[in-house]
Amino acid sequence: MSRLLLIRPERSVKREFLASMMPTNLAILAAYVRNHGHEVRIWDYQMQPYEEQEFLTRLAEFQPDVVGITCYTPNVKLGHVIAEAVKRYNPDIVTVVGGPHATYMTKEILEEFWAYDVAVVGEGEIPLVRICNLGREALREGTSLVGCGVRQGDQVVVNREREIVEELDEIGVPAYDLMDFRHSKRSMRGFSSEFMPVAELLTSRGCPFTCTFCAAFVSTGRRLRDRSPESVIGEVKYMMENFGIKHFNIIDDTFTIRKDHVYPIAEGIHALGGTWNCWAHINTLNMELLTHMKANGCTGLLIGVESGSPRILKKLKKGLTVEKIKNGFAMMNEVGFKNVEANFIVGSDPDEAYEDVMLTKQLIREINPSILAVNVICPYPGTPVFDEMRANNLIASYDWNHYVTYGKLPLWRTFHFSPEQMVKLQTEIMAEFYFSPRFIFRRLKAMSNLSELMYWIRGGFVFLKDLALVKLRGVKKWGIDRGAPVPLADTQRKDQILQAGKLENGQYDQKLLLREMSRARKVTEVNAETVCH
Ligand code: B12
Ligand code: SF4
Repeated sequence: MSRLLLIRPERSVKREFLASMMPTNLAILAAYVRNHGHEVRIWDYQMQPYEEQEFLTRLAEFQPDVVGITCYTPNVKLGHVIAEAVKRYNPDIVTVVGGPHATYMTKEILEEFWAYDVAVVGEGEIPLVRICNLGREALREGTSLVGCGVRQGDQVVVNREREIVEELDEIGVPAYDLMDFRHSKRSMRGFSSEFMPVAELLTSRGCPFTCTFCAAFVSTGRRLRDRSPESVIGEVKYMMENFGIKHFNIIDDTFTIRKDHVYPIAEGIHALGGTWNCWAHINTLNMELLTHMKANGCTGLLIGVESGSPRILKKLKKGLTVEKIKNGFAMMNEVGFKNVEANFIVGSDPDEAYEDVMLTKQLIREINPSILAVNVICPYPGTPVFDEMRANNLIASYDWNHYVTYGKLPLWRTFHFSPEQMVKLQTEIMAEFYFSPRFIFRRLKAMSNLSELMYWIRGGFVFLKDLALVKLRGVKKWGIDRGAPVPLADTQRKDQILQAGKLENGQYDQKLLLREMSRARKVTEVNAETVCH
């Protein structure tokens, strides 16, 4: 038996109104590994701050054999800070990194970050059990780890063969009992655990859609795999009885694809007295489904709209048209959900021009969502957008801390927009929406208690602060560092920068690089300049 410690590192951006959810993936991994006879703990540094001294004290008490760290692209560096502390404490402990970044950049992550011993490709249940079965022996030279990248001497060796749990019901209820709910101040837009005890619920894996900017397929693939409704409802009951959960945030990539999956789950949650919300693709919705959802406790949907421009929608390969979007929102508004969140992306396609963004603004006014999220494009490794931006020399740095869609200045540009322009457009679109009397009136009308009101007021103040900084002091002084230009472990980008003369004696000329990044390129930029500077 091994002792496994699972960790979620801090986020690189913290904002009151950003969703903050449970580390469902770690709870799932923990349940599976524990069922295979190992002792597991979960430490979540998104719900409590990471302090090295405190961490080392806890580490000395638990004495793990394996430490597994879950990372998205923007927190691989923060995860590595923890892995370094583990290695300094005891180099024999096996450090394992998993998640979409480790899956796609398996070789690079091990080359870039010395303190990660193993990087897992894709779903981690089976590889992690294998590593725990070996314990500290997993580090022995020549040990073969299927579905993992490992170091052998000076080399990184990657085995990309994936072994997955086909029958998701086998995993059982995620090990939420290992998490400290006292620290949980979870929220999603429109909800906070303070006024509604909320938990995440994952009922399937995989997304068959092929949106060019999305990295969802990287870890869990495009093939849909469902849990049975019985297994899902068993979990719902367990969460309600043991943790007093009342609302479930269904985090499947798109829950509404098959109604024979949705109906029994919706009815089951409703019968137990719970409510829920989910993420959905417009093309999977119809009036019958929406009416059933509403009648069975669904309070809201989160929809990825991305753009209001027909030209850009086509390029995104999401299967959406402006017509379908308008119809979808008309249906949802008619059924009358409390929260219908529309998500958009500024720069979703590198060729998006100012006119396209204006069409997005117009569409937002027309569809009238109850919550709006506008992101800035972030080129996540593994996506077609990443490949296109890299090939066109639009990415200036691989300082992963900055690979977020809100709250930091991008280290990349698109053909038409500089980083500053994207952030400015993002902020302006959100400001127009959130400070409109229509939004304020609608929100106040839907308010169910004082805590909910406080949640919105607090979020509003944080956003107002961001807005003021952008408006008054300019994006460059947005209280954020720009991040240092960092080459990708592969040499392609490094060579391009070298050729462009931006690297001298191994040092980057940061000013030159950033000036290059911010340079306007195309004619449509003239319009954007008027708005953005
Ligand atoms: C729910 C969700 C969220 C939730 C948080 C979920 C959570 N528990 O923390 C919210 C809404 C808060 C969120 C926020 C963000 N998210 Co998000 N999110 C998702 C979503 C839809 C589902 C994640 C999930 O639970 N999947 C199901 C589980 C089973 O799969 P998994 O997480 O990949 O885990 C498996 C494997 O990766 C692996 N694994 C994972 N960790 C580890 C660790 C070890 C040790 C091992 C061995 C294996 C392993 O094994 C797991 C089980 O099989 C995914 C899309 C997707 N389908 O993955 C995007 C996704 C993961 N998010 C993404 C991003 C970028 C973000 C943000 C950074 C966006 C931003 N604001 O800038 C933020 C910040 C997140 C943060 N916490 O710091 C990207 C990640 C891309 C990337 N390369 O990093 C995704 C893929 C979507 C996308 N845009 O393409 N997210
Ligand atoms: S954006 Fe949504 S629908 Fe498109 S591929 Fe990603 S998860 Fe699937």
